Amino acid sequence: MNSRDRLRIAIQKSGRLTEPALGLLKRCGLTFRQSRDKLFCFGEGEPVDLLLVRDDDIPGLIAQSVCDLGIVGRNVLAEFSLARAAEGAHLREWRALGFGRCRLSIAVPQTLDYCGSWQLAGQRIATSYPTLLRQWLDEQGIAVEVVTLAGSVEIAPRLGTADSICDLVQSGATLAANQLQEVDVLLESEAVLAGAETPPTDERGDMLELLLKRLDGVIQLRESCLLWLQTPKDALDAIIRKLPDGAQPTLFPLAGQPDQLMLQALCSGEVSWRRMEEIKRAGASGMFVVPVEKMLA
Ligand code: PRT
Ligand code: ZN
Repeated sequence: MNSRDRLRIAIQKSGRLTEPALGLLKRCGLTFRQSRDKLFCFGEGEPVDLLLVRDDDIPGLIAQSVCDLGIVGRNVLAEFSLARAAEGAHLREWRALGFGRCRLSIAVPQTLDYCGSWQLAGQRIATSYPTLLRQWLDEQGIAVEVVTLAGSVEIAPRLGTADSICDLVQSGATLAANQLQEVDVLLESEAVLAGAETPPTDERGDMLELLLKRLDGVIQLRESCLLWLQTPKDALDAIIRKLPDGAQPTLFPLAGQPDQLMLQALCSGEVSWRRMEEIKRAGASGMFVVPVEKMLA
């Protein structure tokens, strides 16, 4: 057992996940003093440090207990977990973080009139995710030659080194630029907080618990807002019916106006102009929507 008393989180050193991961940790109240080589950042307030590495190294660092946690794409975590399952490297997705969204998909030439995965039989498919692809092909019962490439997968069909590809897709622009079409989705991905299957039993476990609570607050309020309005008592039912689904209203009396109430509702998601206009038509006045800064359930 590792005897560190500070929690260590691995994040991507430089890439798509770096800024959003740092931003998220900051909103959880974690601040870091950056070391000169920028590989290790010492946590200033809480006993939590950062290791800045290539995203592909993150699951391995957790499996070796060099780090306790990591912020990494589900695609990278899933490929690692599947490839290393036999060795007992069990990692856990503690939380989905809502950024870095993409999907791991099969893409075939646009010229192919695609009707189903059986058409891939006998093809060469290029990918950086050979284990996830193999699993999917086995589920489909198709025999295919998997060509493993470290990068630039999307140009393999044009170079003649593969017929189709299995790669990450976000907007689809890269596929279109390479005359490919997305035909099957193997995995919906986003950045996740990954860690060992069982949390550390020492102080780091307590810190993990605290971090998860703060993360839940941050994730929940990222999509939350507070709606305030004034309503005549006799319009209250109609107004409550117009509130967004799941809104939790609280009522306050208004001094000197016995037939009026003040309503406050925590809403998950945006409150649209259209919705506000409907609520106003139901009788509300003095309506405003404010963002939520911090939340602790
Ligand atoms: O240096 P290091 O190894 O750390 O970085 P990297 O180059 O391997 O990773 P990076 O920064 O490109 O991606 C990190 C993670 O971001 C991935 O593991 C995914 O979880 C997530 N992510 C989200 C993406 C994309 N969206 C994405 N669009 N990762 C890669 N892409 C690439 C994709 O491979 C393809 O080439 O972007 C292209 C497709 O994008 P669209 O918008 O044209 O469809
Ligand atoms: Zn990488």
